Amino acid sequence: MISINVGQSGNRIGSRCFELYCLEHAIGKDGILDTNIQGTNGNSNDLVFRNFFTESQNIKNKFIPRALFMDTEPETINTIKKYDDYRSMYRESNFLMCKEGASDIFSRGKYTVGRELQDPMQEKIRSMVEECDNFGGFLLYRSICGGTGSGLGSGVLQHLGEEYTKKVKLDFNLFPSPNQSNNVVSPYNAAMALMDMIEYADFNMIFDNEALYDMLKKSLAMDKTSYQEINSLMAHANSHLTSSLRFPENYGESQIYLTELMQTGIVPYPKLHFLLPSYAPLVKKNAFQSSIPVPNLIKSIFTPDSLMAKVDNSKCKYMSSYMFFRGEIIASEIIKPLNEVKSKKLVEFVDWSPSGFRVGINHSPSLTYGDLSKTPKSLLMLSNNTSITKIFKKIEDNFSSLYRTRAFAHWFVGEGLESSELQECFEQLKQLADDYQSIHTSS
Ligand SMILES: Nc1nc2c(ncn2[C@@H]2O[C@H](COP(=O)(O)OP(=O)(O)O)[C@@H](O)[C@H]2O)c(=O)[nH]1
Ligand SMILES: [Mg+2]
Repeated sequence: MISINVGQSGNRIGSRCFELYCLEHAIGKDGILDTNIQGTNGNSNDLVFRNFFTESQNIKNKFIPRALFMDTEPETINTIKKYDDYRSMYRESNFLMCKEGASDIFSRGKYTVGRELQDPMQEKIRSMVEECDNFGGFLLYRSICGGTGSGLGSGVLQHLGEEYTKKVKLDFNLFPSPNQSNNVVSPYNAAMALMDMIEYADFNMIFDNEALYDMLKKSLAMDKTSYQEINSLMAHANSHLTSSLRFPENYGESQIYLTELMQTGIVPYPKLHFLLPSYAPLVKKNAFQSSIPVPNLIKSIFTPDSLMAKVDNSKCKYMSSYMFFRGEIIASEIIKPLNEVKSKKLVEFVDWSPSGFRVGINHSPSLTYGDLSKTPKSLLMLSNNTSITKIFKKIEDNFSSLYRTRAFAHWFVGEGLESSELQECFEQLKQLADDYQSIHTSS
């Protein structure tokens, strides 16, 4: 798997994900594997984590992330290169940047400024893919509020969609927060980015800072939260998602492999591939905790406090739901509480997908990372449900209030976008919201 981090948030989140991988696989800050550490496949022969790391040709037991870092301005990447604890683990040629910045404008990120990075990006991805033995796909990390994650990220996604059609493309996205201030043109950026997501991504995982901030504030009783803590929480979710591809098979029971998701029906209609993540439990580092029983864990994942995007999912319909458990859990413990969830109508599935839960269990528990403590059992749930309609409607409304007077449209059109594209984008966004809505009303 190749990770591609784009823009300020993308690069910061992506680097946190690799830090956590390192902790989980006993890889040091310099990328050297500690072969004395038992467990978490530190000394396993097959070293499954090589799905995410390539082995150095020159230094014994040194592993290099299969990760590309891209930005239209140098600041974030230079900070990672200079100050990140794990900076010496990365390969210098995996950092691609230019100087001008995208100034929060999608079309600068995709066209005028981002164009400079297109050839080096394509060449770099080609060589990274060649370096893989059995290449599975891509994970893209970015925010779609600013100009780089949305615009340059769209350029990357389009390339992956056109060039690597059969490979998985999973897009991790920070969406605009519904009730907190975003940059003024974020509705345009998000809507334009959505067009390429519909076309080229296999799955999108939707997060927003407001929901993540509230989760941390409430569960950990924190007054203030920084991006660093929010990014660590996202890294925990990402770690659950990818664990089946990093731990040997005997670490799991009925694993869910990302690369198989495409065939297993999480997405009944190709365009409706937007997934809402929920995560539990959140326990503060060093706080006392008793092990949470599996039924309670399952109950808590369906509460609004576990949702990583701010949306009301109380009256929605589910098309599918994927549960990534970690820790000492056996499959038989899960069946009864999940049946109860359905019989008590805690969730409602569409008529044509009455038993849409799929369960994966990985026996390696989550570790202490950021402000979050390790927990003996934890769970990430990815749901494809109709509550997402509200997220698209909100972007549509905000887009509409700008576009009615063509506010700021010239910023976008002046940077390589055809003026008809904004209108087309608006129509498609409405269509996407309508498509999800009709799933709700017709089943
Ligand atoms: N979670 C998180 N959000 C961030 C981080 N840095 C910036 N943001 C938010 O992400 C949005 C887009 O900003 P940024 O990533 O800087 O844009 P880009 O560089 O143009 O892609 C803004 O709303 C910021 O508040 C970060 O490290 N983590
Ligand atoms: Mg930026």
